[in-house]
Amino acid sequence: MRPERIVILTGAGISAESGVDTFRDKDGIWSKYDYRDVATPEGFDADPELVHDFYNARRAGLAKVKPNAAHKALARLEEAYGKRLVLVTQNIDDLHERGGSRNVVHMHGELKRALCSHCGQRHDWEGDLSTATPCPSCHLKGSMRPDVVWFGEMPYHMERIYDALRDCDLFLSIGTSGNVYPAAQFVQEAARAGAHTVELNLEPSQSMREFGELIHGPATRVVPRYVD
Ligand code: BJW
Repeated sequence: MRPERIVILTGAGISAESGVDTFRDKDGIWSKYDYRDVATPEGFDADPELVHDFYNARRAGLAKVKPNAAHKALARLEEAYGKRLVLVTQNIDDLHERGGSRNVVHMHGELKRALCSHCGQRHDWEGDLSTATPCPSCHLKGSMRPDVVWFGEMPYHMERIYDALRDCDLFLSIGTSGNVYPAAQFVQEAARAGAHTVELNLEPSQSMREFGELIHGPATRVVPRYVD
């Protein structure tokens, strides 16, 4: 039966074949960095320049990568479903948007946004950030941070996401290891609402037992095949 309302959760695996590093795979980001140093508020307080360098390099890296067949397939699905499809991504890259998706819910923030921790204003951001960068709104120096969600912080758009999960009849989880909460619990919320739940991932994830259907393989192969 054709679903009426779809929620899709994506993770780093959907961008892997575009050349963006995942976190927990062998050679992933957490094999090179301790997450406590670069992805917690405490790490940022201790060494802001290290954290800026980490995100500056990843922001600059976006210029070298392109959306792949999986991002494009999801954009086609959105075209067919319009507002009845909610695409939630844990990724802070912009590959869904560049692949043609219009309404992307970035629950862990965006590399190309900066947040002033003094005045709370958010800004589109293309270049580097440093402790010398002044906030374009309040002009204070040393208050700018990447607008991303670190461990211990509240992910963005949670009310909107849970509303969509409670109202969907199909939930797809694509390219995520199911290690990080609350995203790892979305499958249970969707299942409680009666949705069919599908994992599309390179390999069985941590939360594979929660899903009604499992499709394993590289995203550029399994996602277009599932969607089209
Ligand atoms: C392919 C592929 C290919 C490879 N094709 N697939 C219990 C309940 C609730 C919370 C907690 C809890 N226990 C602990 C917590 C706290 C914590 C947490 O989850 N810790 C865990 C480690 C245990 N969570 C938090 O602190 C979050 N906030 C929070 O919980 O607030 C309170 C709250 C509670 C309840 C409701 C609401 C709020 C915040 C988490 C912030 C995560 N931030 C990061 C870094 C920032 C952004 C950045 O720098 O990019 O976000 S961590 C990192 O992990 C990043 C990612 O978005 C996130 C998820 O990673 P992802 O996408 O799954 O990547 P990988 O590498 O893990 O997996 C890739 C997968 O792809 C693998 O399976 C591969 O096989 C696959 N793959 N190639 C298809 N070609």
